Amino acid sequence: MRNGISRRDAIGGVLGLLGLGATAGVAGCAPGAPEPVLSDEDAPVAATVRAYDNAYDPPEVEIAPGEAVRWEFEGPAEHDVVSEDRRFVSELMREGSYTHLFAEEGEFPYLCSIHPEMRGVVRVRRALR
Ligand SMILES: [Cu+2]
Repeated sequence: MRNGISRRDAIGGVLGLLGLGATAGVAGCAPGAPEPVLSDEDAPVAATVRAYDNAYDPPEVEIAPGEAVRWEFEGPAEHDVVSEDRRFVSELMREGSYTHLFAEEGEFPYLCSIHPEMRGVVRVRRALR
């Protein structure tokens, strides 16, 4: 009898753990799920990139520090913009736009979280004058 009870408890414990895992997944707590970064709506846009099915056009843009890139989303599928260092992360969108202001020089690769073949890069460089 004692053995029977402890076996049932053990099974209950395993099911409980599975249940917790499923709940965390639904709540979006899965590791690696990108946390959106607010769009810089009023920033001076120096380059616009179309995000459509399934590419960024153009895939590479170059701007100066203090300028912004605006991504314009065109359906029918949802896309987002997720930088490798997570400094800019949009929501998944079918239409609308997302803008990010780049304060510093650097090279910022990004991709679409559901279409890993969609890739782009933002190069931020001070103009040589
Ligand atoms: Cu996509």
